[in-house]
Amino acid sequence: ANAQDYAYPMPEYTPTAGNLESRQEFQDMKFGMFIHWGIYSVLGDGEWVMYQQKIKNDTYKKLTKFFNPQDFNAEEWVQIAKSAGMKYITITSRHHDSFSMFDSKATDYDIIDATRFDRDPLKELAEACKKEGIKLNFYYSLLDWAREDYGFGHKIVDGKPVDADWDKYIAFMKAQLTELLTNYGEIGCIWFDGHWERKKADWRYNEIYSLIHELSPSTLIANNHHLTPIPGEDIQTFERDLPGENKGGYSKGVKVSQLPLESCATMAKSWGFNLNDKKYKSTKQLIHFLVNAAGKNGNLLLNVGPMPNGEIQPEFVQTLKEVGAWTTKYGESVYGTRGNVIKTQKWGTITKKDKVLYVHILNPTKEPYIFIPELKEKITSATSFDGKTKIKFKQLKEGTFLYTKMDSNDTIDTVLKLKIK
Ligand code: FHN
Repeated sequence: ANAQDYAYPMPEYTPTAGNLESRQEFQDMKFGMFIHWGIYSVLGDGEWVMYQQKIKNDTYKKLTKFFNPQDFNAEEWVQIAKSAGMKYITITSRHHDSFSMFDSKATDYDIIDATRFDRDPLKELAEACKKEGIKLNFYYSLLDWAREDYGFGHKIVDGKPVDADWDKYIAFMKAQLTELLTNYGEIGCIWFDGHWERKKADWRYNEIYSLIHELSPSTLIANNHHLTPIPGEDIQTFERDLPGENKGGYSKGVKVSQLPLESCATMAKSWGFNLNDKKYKSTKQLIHFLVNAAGKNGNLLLNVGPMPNGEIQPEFVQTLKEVGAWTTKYGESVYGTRGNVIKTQKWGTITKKDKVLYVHILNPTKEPYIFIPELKEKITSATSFDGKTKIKFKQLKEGTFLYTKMDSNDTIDTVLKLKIK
């Protein structure tokens, strides 16, 4: 896309060498932890509780008095992520409810000024991440349900909400982004969300993205606007979805771009902590999501919504441990790989790294073989994942037959290795 496709000025953007390097690193990491945490967790009804229960701002603000997460331990969170095989963490610095989960000078409605907690969780997380070699990213909401300058629900005329102060709101966001990019060490990505609420507004991305690129050229920009990427962005996001599938209902008509891709998903239904949300996805479903994302050349950003006491709920911790057992064993077939070797098949998918194709049989076939279509690469050998068992194959022009016994003990993913020329 170019500037004239947009109603408002867009940044001229040529990614720096450092930025391009960050993109590769991002793609290599493949698996991250999404964290939705805010004062809403006190009510245990998800992060949209303010909107869904029509709670007035003055009432909602009282939640700050009940938010005192004494059991929060950044090191523990990082360990949970790390042992699941996650390489980065993306946490909500401020969600739609307007509450800032970090020490911000741009507002009093933040964790330091408005709660008795008196600790900056993002600072503690930044330190723990740095220590453990985990990249830290910040989610940042463009949409704001509470601030007067945003004017939630107001009509948009000439790119601005009427009876609100759009200039002030943009300046506020810029001040906060500056804080987030200067007070927490190196940040991997700023992950915007909420654009979709105000499609006709002039979000002044030319200013916002340029500010980020100036302050921290290697920091990547993602914007979960459910559109084809706009200039200045480095990552294309897919909510509750794999690239190109539109199963989550958000990505209708959205083209998959050449940018690094990232799918985000929940472990149950809700993003923020939800007491009654027991629709837990199984370990197998989550691993399949990760592998299928990798097969489509994307990352998986898997969400947890910590409880108001600061802990991640035990059901999630258990599942993540099981996911970790898999990534410890088979991580080689995911990290650092690239996808789009073949279209996803009924039986599964393929990932690629250097001279190896990893065949992931997620759904074993009835036949004693699988058929791989359209392979460009010439196969020189086929083996089991550990390399100990040779596998017969026949590579024809129209595709390859791989005669394999699909391991019935490994009901999650039978991973095979094809060496290529
Ligand atoms: O409304 C938000 C929602 O609360 C959550 O943050 C997700 C994460 O992708 N994004 C929004 C919906 O698009």
